[in-house]
Amino acid sequence: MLRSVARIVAAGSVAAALAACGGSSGSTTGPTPVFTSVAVAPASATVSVGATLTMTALAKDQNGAVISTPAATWSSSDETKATVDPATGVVSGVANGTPTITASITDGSVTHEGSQQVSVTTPTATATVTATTGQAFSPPGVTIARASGTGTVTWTFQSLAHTVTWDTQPGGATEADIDPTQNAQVSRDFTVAGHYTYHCSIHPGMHGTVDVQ
Ligand SMILES: [Cu+2]
Repeated sequence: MLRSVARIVAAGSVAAALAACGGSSGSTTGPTPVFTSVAVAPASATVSVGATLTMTALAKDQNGAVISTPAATWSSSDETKATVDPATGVVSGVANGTPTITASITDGSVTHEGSQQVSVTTPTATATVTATTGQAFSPPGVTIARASGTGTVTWTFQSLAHTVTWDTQPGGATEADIDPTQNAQVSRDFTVAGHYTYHCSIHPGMHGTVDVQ
């Protein structure tokens, strides 16, 4: 109940909120939400050189509740390592490094920033994915760079059977599905660059991607 009241109040202007705070004596209502911080996600993200990662920013009030504000403006601490689209938060890996990506939100006369460090890494010719007993592909996305024209992804299947069933492959690619497998490792070699998506045909929530450079 309190939360729903707070959300309605949050629609008011910052000026109104500040005025409410100023006249605190004798007030019997709960604290008015005030834009206090910006939370940026994901934390500890990794993006490959030549690949992208979408970051998000949430404005929060003094209690940590999400409030509505104008959109964030994004910036990178080192554009030789990663750039970021100022409007969308889409980060592009440029070179190995750990730049900090910052979101700045201005609501009225109040500005707050939040940031996260991003690791930019150069993809190698091989990657491994674990198909877990927890019904996930970990990591869900891998990027490989073809060395001598080929890159390899190896899936490690734990004790629960999964498949790797391709949804989309770039033009010219003909990767074969991996039929139900458990307690084994199976590899696929990739010679065609592009974005591949797959799922497990047994467990509806299991999805993964392979990007081949
Ligand atoms: Cu599965």
